[in-house]
Amino acid sequence: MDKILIIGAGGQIGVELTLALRDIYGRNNVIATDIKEEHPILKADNGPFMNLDVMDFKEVAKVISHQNITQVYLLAAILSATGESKPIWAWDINMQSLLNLLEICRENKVKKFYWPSSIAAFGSTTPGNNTPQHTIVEPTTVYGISKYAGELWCQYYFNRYGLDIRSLRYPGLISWKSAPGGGTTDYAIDIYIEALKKKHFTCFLAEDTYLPMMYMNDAIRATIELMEAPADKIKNRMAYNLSSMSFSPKEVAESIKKHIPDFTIDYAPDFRQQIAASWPQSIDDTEARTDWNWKPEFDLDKMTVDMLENIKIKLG
Ligand code: NAD
Ligand code: AKB
Repeated sequence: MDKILIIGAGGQIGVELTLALRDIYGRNNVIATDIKEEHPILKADNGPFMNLDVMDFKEVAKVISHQNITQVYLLAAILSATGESKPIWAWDINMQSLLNLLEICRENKVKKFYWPSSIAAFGSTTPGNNTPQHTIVEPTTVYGISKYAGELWCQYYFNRYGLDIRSLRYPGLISWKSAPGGGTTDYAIDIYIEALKKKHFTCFLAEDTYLPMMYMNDAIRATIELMEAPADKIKNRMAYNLSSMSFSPKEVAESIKKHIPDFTIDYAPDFRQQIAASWPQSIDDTEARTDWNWKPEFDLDKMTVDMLENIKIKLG
């Protein structure tokens, strides 16, 4: 039986991924860990949880060896907007965490390792529409640089040591269960919460800023489908492009107005505008579709219905 370790399980993706993996592998076979205290949703789920700092090589190695871990999901990271406020710290955490886990997984013969990349790996010299899998990659944020360097390290460990590493270049992820951790795409979550709370939202990106986005339900399914695919189907050992929808703040506001007609939005772009402007507007994910049959289910309007319904219940 597989035993799974999730590092950074208390974050936006980690909470939902932990629950989804526990449904498949059994609650006690999926150990959630984070540097911060257990997320209330995970606490309520009553599965195994440990406080773990990904930078503590010895402690992480001990947990992986003592718990007979066969699969690792490394989700701990500093995201794009937070990373720009302390670039060297962000680089240190994003790169050292990955290098620690690559080495520990290799030494402990871990069967599968997942580490996510991002559309942030691309930069302003990348073709922005339908960005191909293989193209010019010159990221300008410290987060993006760490993602691209990380992709290369993953490929290196696969080629050199045969470590079964899998990765996705997630677009901006939208969800309601667990709060996002300081990204440039976070406006597309806050807009739904503020629409329900105040019927008004001030957006930190300009109205026509198109970015690739994805609903969390699709992202979790993509992650698990990638990890469950037979190894010989995984032709890309850097990170797969992954796509479902692209929209601007103006378009998401219009989608919300179909349900809350008196919702209003204004725009006050800040430093995150420059980050967003350096990223693609849409992504070509043909390789993911061909190699392991990836297919998204949510478009903007379907996601809006689900977000509004669930946030309304959450707000009470
Ligand atoms: P998040 O910020 O919500 O969660 C990260 C978690 O890591 C947090 O719970 C945090 O407490 C934990 N953490 C931070 N430092 C740690 C440390 N030293 N030791 C252990 N845990 C630590 O991030 P997320 O949105 O869940 O992203 C997870 C991964 O997915 C990251 O690699 C991120 O770059 C990538 N990603 C996310 C998105 C997105 O839109 N959410 C898009 C592209 C890629
Ligand atoms: C961010 O905005 O930093 C993340 C990402 C796209 O990687 N959501």
